[in-house]
Amino acid sequence: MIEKRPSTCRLCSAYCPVVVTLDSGTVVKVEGNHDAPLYGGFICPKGRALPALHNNPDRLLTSMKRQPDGSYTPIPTDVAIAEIAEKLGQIIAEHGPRSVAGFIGNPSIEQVATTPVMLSLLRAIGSPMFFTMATLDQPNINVAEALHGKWEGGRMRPETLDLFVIVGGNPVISKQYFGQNPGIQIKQMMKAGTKLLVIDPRRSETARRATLHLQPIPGEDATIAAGLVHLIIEMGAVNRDFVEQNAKGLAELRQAVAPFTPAYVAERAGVPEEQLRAAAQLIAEAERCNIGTGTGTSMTGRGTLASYMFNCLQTLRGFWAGEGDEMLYSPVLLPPASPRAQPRDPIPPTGWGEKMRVRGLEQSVAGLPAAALPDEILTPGEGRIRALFAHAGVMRTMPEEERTHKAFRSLDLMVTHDVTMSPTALVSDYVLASTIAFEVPVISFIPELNSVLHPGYGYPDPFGSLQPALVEVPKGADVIDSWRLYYRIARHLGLQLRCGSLFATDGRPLDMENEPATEDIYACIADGSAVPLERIKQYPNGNVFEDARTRIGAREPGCTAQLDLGNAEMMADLATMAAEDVAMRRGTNAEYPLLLIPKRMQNVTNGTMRLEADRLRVATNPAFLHPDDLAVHGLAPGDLAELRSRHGMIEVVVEADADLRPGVLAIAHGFGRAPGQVGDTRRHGSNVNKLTSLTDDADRYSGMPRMGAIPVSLTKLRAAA
Ligand SMILES: Nc1nc2c(c(=O)[nH]1)N[C@H]1C(S)=C(S)[C@@H](COP(=O)(O)OP(=O)(O)OC[C@H]3O[C@@H](n4cnc5c(=O)[nH]c(N)nc54)[C@H](O)[C@@H]3O)O[C@H]1N2
Ligand SMILES: Nc1nc2c(c(=O)[nH]1)N[C@H]1C(S)=C(S)[C@@H](COP(=O)(O)OP(=O)(O)OC[C@H]3O[C@@H](n4cnc5c(=O)[nH]c(N)nc54)[C@H](O)[C@@H]3O)O[C@H]1N2
Ligand code: SF4
Ligand SMILES: [Mo]
Repeated sequence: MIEKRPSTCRLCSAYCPVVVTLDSGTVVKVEGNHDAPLYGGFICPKGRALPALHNNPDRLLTSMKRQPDGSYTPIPTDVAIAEIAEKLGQIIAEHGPRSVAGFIGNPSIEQVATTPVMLSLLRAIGSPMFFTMATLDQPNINVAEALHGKWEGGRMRPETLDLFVIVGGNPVISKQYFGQNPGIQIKQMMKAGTKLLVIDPRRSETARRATLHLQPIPGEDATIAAGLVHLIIEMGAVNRDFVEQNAKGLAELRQAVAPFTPAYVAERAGVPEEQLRAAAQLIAEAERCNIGTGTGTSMTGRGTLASYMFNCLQTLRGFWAGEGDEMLYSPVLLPPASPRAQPRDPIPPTGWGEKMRVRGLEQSVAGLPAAALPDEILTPGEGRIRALFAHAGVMRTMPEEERTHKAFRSLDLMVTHDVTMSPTALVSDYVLASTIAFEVPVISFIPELNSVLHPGYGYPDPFGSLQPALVEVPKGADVIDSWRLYYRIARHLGLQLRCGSLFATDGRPLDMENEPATEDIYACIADGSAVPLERIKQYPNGNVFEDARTRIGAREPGCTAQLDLGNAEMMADLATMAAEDVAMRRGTNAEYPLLLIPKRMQNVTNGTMRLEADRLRVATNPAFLHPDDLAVHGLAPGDLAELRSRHGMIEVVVEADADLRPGVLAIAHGFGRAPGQVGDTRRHGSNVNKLTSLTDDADRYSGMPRMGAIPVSLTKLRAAA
């Protein structure tokens, strides 16, 4: 029997509405959903390939237990959970709750109930050791907001803008800043007169559409931001009224950016001075604008300073949503909000919880520093982490693969969930086979939650949806929605779990007698939501709830809060930057002539969608270079080469990309096999995190190391077959 049912793709945070064709319960086709609002029927090739993911012959259908010789044998899921719970009980009894840690990464986009239930278990145990990928992604955004202060009204809505500035991001591919059909969103915005300024060393898919594209040397975003601030002040383009009412520190800022003259910045960042001035002119002329930074900025060093300076630029121009404006991300599943057109004072960026035993790191506004995790495991002594629950592709996505691997293998207990025997599964003691895509009910929570954490996510109109699971798990499969692991462990250990809105500590108690349904966990997440779940459920394609549109209120008469333009640490960083030896800082030389930068590819999301022989045909992560650079290295597209950094070496397939700035090598992460596994570069790609270090140039607040603008060398190995 053929039927078509609405659902949502969860392979990335864009959460595109889809229509799934089922043939007697098997997923045979996935298309965009034209009956769903906001997205205009958009779907990307990964969404269309979901049937292949569902029907993947390599799918993990039973849980696995690692044997002493490193091999894996199937184990019934309930037996695995009982064994894990017993081991965990022993570890806690012997070493205390801090020896147990959880780690949440991107798979939580698909398994939305995992985070609240894992967190609830850690709280019930008494462990503060909850890590997420956020501190290896864009923690600079949260830290910069803490240092600068937050504008309660948030950012201006895209359709009202004269100018959108994208720095170190590529929304056309990543969907960050334009989550619903980015191509159309950007096209419509520009048709209505909005200009687009893109700053990227690559003429990216987004840069191609830009009114103006600056193509700088990687790692200079903070320099460019300082230069733009310098110019805006010099041009007399500061919004005096806004700054007088809402900000302090202008004098300090003016002084700190004095060295960042257009000539200095242009020379240092490798952009023509006229282009830098033209960019400042666009910003000075705009009445309404939004400046968004992406992973290019966060990974390539000085991300915090760059984001802080771009926030200062927004404040200098008064680019924040004003009284009467509609809020950019009105709550639907989150509790109602009543933001006002006023600032909130800066808050301390760190000091929010557990201190690490390594490198003086501690919980920041972006969470516990994930880059400290391997050393927290490896460093002996009281409180050492001995058990780790990971819902992420950490073996490929954490910096410094070798050290990360050593740490994971020295745990007493490592548990992960997976849908294949991925590299992360292959270093774990237990691998819990989990449900996938349309086997899991879906709620529009992730984009909304992300809107609280990052300005590039969320539904610009108050959209909500809740859709049931569409298919049964395959016959004979022993797989679970991954949150059940944590629930069942709690039951084994006699612990009461609680779950609530935004993962509240005082959420409501879960029924520990009768195991809840996944929808019950979603209901907890939606506790106190702006739009009741009962209403949301009534719309199979999702709905925009007009009555949930929230307007920004007037400033409170007694408001004395001020945004800070002159944070002392940021001003000191500007001074350091102005005084440093640029070549030393950059680290390129005759031995390491190229700068490696991160990029996202259309047909994969980090480490997901790696199917043998699937029609997306992404097997490897090529190293892209400008054709002139290929020629200099005696390389032709398709050749194999050795790519070396000061921290490690990988084999790569090289490809030409004339859109890259010469001297830059762009490569995606999330590839390669598990340590020790034999790999074929052309079939499996290589792990870029063999080239990174957990401690290289780490951010003092989040501990995030440099994961881009890495000096590398390239040597030819073999010509293309
Ligand atoms: N060098 C370098 N490192 C990076 C980055 C970079 O740019 N450069 N980017 C960083 C960033 S921003 C991020 S967010 C992280 C991402 O890193 P992670 O958060 O680790 O995310 P993924 O690689 O997407 O995780 C995918 C893995 O999850 C497994 N998986 C487990 N459970 C499920 C499930 O229920 N469903 C599905 N479909 N898969 C499951 C899949 O097998 C796959 O191996 O990487 C970070 N690391
Ligand atoms: N198709 C697809 N979509 C994804 C993902 C994916 O893997 N695939 N991953 C998801 C995740 S986890 C995240 S965090 C988001 C990230 O979303 P984005 O931050 O938009 O990520 P990218 O698309 O890699 O864009 C980063 C851009 O920064 C540029 N860049 C590199 N170095 C520098 C630099 O020093 N300065 C400047 N100005 N630019 C630089 C790169 O050339 C690239 O075009 O995307 C999400 N969406
Ligand atoms: S993978 Fe593609 S179809 Fe799926 S949510 Fe992301 S952009 Fe949408
Ligand atoms: Mo990310």
